[in-house]
Amino acid sequence: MDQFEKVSQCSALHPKPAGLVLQYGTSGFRTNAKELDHIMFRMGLLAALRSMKTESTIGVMVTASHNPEEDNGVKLIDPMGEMVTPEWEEHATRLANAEQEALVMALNDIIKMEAINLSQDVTVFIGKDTRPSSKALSQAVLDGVSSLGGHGYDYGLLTTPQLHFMVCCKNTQYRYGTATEEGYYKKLSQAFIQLTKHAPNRTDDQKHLLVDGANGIGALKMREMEPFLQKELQVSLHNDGSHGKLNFLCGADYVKVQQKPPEGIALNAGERCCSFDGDADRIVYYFIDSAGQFHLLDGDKIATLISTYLKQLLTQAGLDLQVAVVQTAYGNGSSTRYLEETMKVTVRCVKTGVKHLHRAAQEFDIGVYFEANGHGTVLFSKGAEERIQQLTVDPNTNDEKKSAAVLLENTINLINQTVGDAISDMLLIEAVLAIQGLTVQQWDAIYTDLPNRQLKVKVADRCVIDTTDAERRAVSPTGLQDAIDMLVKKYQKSRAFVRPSGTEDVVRVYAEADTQESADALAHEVSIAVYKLAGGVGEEPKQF
Ligand code: G16
Repeated sequence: MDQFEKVSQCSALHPKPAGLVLQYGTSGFRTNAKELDHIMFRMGLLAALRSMKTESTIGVMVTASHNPEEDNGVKLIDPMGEMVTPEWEEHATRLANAEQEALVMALNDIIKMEAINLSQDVTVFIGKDTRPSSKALSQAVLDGVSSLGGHGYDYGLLTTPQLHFMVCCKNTQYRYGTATEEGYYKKLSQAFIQLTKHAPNRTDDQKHLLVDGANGIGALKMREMEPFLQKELQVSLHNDGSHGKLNFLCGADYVKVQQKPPEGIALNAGERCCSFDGDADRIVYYFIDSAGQFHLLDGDKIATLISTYLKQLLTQAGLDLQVAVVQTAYGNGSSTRYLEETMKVTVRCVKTGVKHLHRAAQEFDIGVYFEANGHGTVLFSKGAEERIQQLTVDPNTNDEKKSAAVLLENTINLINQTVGDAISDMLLIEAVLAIQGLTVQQWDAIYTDLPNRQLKVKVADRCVIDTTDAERRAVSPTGLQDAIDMLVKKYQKSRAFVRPSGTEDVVRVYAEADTQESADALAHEVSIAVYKLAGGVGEEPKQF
């Protein structure tokens, strides 16, 4: 039997519902798990082709991250741990939507277009989150890989960033680290322990952190990592999956959008707390003050903390390296102003989706990228890493410079540069706060967020909304942007935009203004404009 006959036979076990069309979204395919079996088989095929093309190991993560438990999805990971290229997203869409009888033809088209040598070895690493549907769906990925004669390695339960890390380790012949979970825990915890040596005399309070695991994979992996941290970080884990539902009234997305603490944690005033999302690639921090007021430290505050720390170390080390921060339209206006005007760092705004931020961050010596929702990391160019490393061994470097260079080196080792990583980001934030002697309140006070509100609007077809200028302006449907412009003018320090979500079947609305009342009112009015001009369905949007 030739390879294509085998693909044809196996695909009949993972049939595509006729007429079903799914779009490659912000980070892959994502919808109700019941619609995904054929997608997973086909992404197994695609990962096998990508492995042949790149002569490298490819990753496939079965997860729907922040979405509700009944959804699922797939994230494809390229050789260096980054997301796949736009060309391969197109291949993914073509393969996903080919009707059953046209699948082999679609496969052949990709093989020809990419000049793929089918005799090349195939290695695909597969991971999954804790959703009940993930087990069968990752088996479908394995079936896809093996029907093209490839080797699929099922690593079972992993956070998304762990799989990115392992793929990168494998393809760099372990220069980036050891391609195992233990390798991940050891690399990060050793770097964390080294860094916190620069902050002696940390009190128990400073070492203690409340973590909301979103009832997902991050909670399980945090438990596994704890012994490696040698009590340098003492975590009280909540929403650990032992009883609650994944992402339900908890997790980073809930906390960020609702701007309140998750269920399942009793917060004492002033206590530092953080929330992961469902696959542990996002993190937000928060605390309640003595007046009971909730304070959120989101991706923007994280980017500010980290870039300030890095700039200080670079100055101390005497290194002239450019630090830039990459944000999306959701970046709070106060954060952008602070970064540009006070910190004097270059700020770049790109479309939502970690793939866009990652690519933009690669253009700088040091690119700090964070979405406001807490998804982000830091990228160091090869040249930057080499210059830092040289300083640590140069006998002519003075003690102050050397010490800064060593701190930078340990910081690099603590960061998962392949993708946003809640665990790695959490350890980095904890280390920076400790080294700089900052409390969470002092970190929060660096600048004050403009009040903001995010809403979702249901429309018949969210593709009717098209945007430009990094999603800050809508070009269709006609009249929508004019309506938004008019509404924005009614409020002080205001800004609003709308965009179709690439992970949920909704249109997202964002508004900020000088007061929470104004931000809420603006978001509501813009939601109504979307509902009326973009084909809203169901009830008219209500104010938050
Ligand atoms: C994914 C992406 C993020 C994006 C988020 C929401 O996160 O990786 O970059 O911000 O979806 O996207 P959208 O607004 O298009 O629905 P996750 O954590 O859900 O994988």
